[in-house]
Amino acid sequence: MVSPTPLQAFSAVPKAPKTNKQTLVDGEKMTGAQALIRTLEDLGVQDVFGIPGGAILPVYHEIHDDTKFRFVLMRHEQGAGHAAEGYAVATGRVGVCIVTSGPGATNMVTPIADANMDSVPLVVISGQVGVNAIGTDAFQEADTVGITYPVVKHSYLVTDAQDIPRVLAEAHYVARTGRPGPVVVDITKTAQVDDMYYSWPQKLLLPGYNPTTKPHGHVLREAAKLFEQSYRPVLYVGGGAVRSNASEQVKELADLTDSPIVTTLPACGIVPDSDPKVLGMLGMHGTLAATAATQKCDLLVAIGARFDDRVTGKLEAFAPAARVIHIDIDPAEIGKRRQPDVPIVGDVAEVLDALNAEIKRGQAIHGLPNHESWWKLINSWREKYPMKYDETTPDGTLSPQWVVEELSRQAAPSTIWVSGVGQHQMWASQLVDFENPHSWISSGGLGTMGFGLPAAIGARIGSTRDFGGKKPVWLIDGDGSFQMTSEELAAAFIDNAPVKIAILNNSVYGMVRQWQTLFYDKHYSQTSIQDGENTEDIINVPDFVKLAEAYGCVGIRARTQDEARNAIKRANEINDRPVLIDFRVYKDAMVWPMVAAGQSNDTVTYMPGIQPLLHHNAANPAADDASDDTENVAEAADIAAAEK
Ligand SMILES: Cc1ncc(C[n+]2csc(CCOP(=O)(O)OP(=O)(O)O)c2C)c(N)n1
Ligand SMILES: [Mg+2]
Repeated sequence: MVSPTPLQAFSAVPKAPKTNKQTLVDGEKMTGAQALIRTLEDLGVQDVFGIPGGAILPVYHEIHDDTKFRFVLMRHEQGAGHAAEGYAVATGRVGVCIVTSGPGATNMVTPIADANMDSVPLVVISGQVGVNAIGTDAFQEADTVGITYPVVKHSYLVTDAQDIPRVLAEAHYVARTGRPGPVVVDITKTAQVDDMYYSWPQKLLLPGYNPTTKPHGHVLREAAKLFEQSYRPVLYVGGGAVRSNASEQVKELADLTDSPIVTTLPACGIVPDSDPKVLGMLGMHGTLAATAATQKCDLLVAIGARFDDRVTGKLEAFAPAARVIHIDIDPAEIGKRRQPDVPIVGDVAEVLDALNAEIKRGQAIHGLPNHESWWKLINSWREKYPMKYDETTPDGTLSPQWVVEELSRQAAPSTIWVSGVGQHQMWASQLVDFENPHSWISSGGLGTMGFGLPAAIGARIGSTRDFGGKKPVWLIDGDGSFQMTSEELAAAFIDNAPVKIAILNNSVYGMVRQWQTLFYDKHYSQTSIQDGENTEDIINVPDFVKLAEAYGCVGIRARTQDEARNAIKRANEINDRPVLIDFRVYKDAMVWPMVAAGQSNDTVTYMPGIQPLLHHNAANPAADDASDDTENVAEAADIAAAEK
């Protein structure tokens, strides 16, 4: 027999005691494949995404009409993975996929890496060639555990049918507990066809895996003390707070301590945007007020956030005067990018429950520091530098930002929003009115184009499962991103996931083009995709309306504001099939504010030529007219007042 590769051997499960002695008394005799299905049922899994193939066929053979979970057949494994992610984020459940060996598994690498970056709980079950064929370059053999090893939370190679229920139970537990993440379970065909004895529940063998959820008392007291001593606090809230369902606790902390909330991309909506404490997203494309408040704060409370470079800009210049409290369930995040003054390891919701109680005790004695001048400064930023864009465009096409705002205006408050990656994603995060947690699903850490449509399908399946379909799903996608997984329109139609799709069709890879405009001399190398040209001889490759119709969906094109309003209204009324609107938008619209990659957040450009946090417009002296200077000097005085 050929030995497993070193990585496979390394990541194989610990050997369970041999099971020869087991009798029917110990469990019900069945094949590994039957055990796999039974285990998923016993775990309460209700929806599974995937595509079959040779090395996983014994498992698919056991999926029947009376199987207790619903199987959603996607058209590409990447689609299955992102669908499972969208499902997981929308419902809080574990997303489960079943795919075949070799190309089936390698197609899953992107969603696995995506889920790892954004801490999304997934269990990815892949078929593997028979145990004796491992290492022989057998047909559709790939070292799945090895390939995915750097981007998983944990992985298993299962060679013994008897291990299947325990390993799947462990995988499900590991995926959803602690810092959630993807777990790969690669199962040899041998293990699928061999007999085993099934019993439930299973005893988990996870020595050393004990995520800390409860915080220590002394760090809570230190954190509470920092709040007592600070005059310019900011709560910097990330995806970890969403995963921990900590909306109420975050809001309570903000109210108790009179602190503004700034969020990362995944945390949009953790507290409703309508709450006056919410300043919006910070960082590269954050609101001016959120980025400015973070730069000028004296206490930065990172809550399930990881000081990502898109948030911090130049790390050494990030929130330079702040003392830092860092709350995270993953101890590896503490001090990874910024050394905190008070590190708190634990589940965000549990930590905040305890911290809020501690703060209340302290406030009963010491009261609350006066934040009046801090809020005055923040509000002046909000008033002077709101989100702004031109509603009309030089070529008469739609303004993409206006389309996003119109979508938001007409949407049901319960809507789940999903996006692709690019400018449209940033406009969605800036301009959609998020009023509910778990209502924004976007690829943050990996920035995966093609995430949108399958994630929206997964979210819609989740909405049907947990909310009776009452949460509609709107996907705001780019014309480039959409084309990376557009085949999933078939799954959306056939598997009854009536998503609503808004393509902001600017005919270009807009975000890359924006960088070419700003940093690469307007040399537009390979960013024109010509799928929405507004010339006499329209190119339209592909024609998104016809593409939607080819898949049984409704397709609508909108070029004017009236057409757009009507198209959105119609889409909101259609619930029996997917609807796609091809909005023709301006290709040179830009996302503002912006911090150039690697620069200090102090250089944030609100609009071209306006850099409110620099006392002088050093980056663009030409734009530094007298009125700007006066503004900047006045601003500096405000900041100095708040800093006192
Ligand atoms: C899989 C993948 N390939 C390439 C990129 C690099 N990239 C980032 S944004 C972008 C353009 C996105 O274009 P589109 O979806 O049309 O969105 P827009 O920016 O035009 O709104 C590209 C190519 C990426 N993020 N993901
Ligand atoms: Mg585009």
